[in-house]
Amino acid sequence: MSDQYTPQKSDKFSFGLWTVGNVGRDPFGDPVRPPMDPVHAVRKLSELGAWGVNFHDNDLVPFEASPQERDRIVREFKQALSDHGMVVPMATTNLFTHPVFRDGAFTSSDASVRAFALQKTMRAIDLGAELGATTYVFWGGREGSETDAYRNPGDAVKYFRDAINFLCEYVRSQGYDMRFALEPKPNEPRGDLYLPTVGHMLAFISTLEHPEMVGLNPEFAHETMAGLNFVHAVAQAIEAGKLFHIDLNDQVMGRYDQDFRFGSENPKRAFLLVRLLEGSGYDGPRHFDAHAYRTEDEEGVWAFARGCMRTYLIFREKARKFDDDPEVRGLIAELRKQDESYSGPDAHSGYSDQTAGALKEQEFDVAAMAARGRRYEELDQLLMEVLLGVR
Ligand SMILES: [Mn+2]
Repeated sequence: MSDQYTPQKSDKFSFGLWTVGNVGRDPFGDPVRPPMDPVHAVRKLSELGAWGVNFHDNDLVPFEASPQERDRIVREFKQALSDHGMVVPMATTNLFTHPVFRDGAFTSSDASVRAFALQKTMRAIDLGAELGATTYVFWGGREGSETDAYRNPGDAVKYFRDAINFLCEYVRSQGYDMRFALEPKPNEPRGDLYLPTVGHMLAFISTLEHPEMVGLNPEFAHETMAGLNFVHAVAQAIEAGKLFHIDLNDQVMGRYDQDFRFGSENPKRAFLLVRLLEGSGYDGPRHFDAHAYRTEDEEGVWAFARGCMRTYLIFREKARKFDDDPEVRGLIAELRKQDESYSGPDAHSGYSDQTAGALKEQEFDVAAMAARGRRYEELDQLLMEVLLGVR
């Protein structure tokens, strides 16, 4: 099927090797799908219209691989990228699967584990740079705790800062064209993870030695797990100039980490997210960090991947439709006219003693202001009708 919702390379859709390669293991059940050859994943994703593919170091090169094996795997992967016109926009490190990271990597209380995590990450950064990645993601899957009886969580933040500062200097010293994107998550696999939300990460970044090199990789499911509004999180990251990358998927609040197909659970919020992203000037990857249901075989994996991209493009078109709808435009214009009718002293023009004095004397018709409705019921119904396909 080829139509206006068929993805093009210019749409900048990317998938992690770990997403389409997810074997469907969960805490209660064994894998239901065989491991996927990265070269096969690259070919299939390219055929479906994806533009990029991302990986954790060990998605591509097994933890135990010898230097010779590493070089052979990387050579074959590079060839596949070139054969199928795919890029590697982002890379990351697996600092969570191996038992050595049972109590964290960068935030482990064990100094030897922290140093090993840095060594592993520097090697993975080299691998990412070799394959052209310009964004390096940090998701600290084990950076957290089940009990705070031993480690002070404040010390964990200090250890994490030391690691990010060190790695920023490493990237600078190597002359890599690479920025870091931090990915918050509230819990899973640890009972609680440190720096659990976009807001925590933004505050943390401002304490770094090179804050300009470090931004966010917010994930739909992660903010939703925390009961937060992902659109608000992304908007704040954009406003701060910190949206370096994004992980798209879906999730029901209060459940386990589901990583569902984009738009499959919260279509209205996904629509508002796409509208925000497309209107923001964000030109980075539209990356899907999700996987097929455990019910699926390989055919189901490709249906999942196609569905993520297709839903994004449907929302993009619906967002244009909503913004161009004459009734929507009329309603928004009326609201805006009312909102902008005040011309007295305010905060936007900046502080002066004169403005403050004038504002203290300003007369307001508070009763009339308080009586005005906002007409959001009408506007939101129009949004729903566009979304449901009856407009
Ligand atoms: Mn993610």
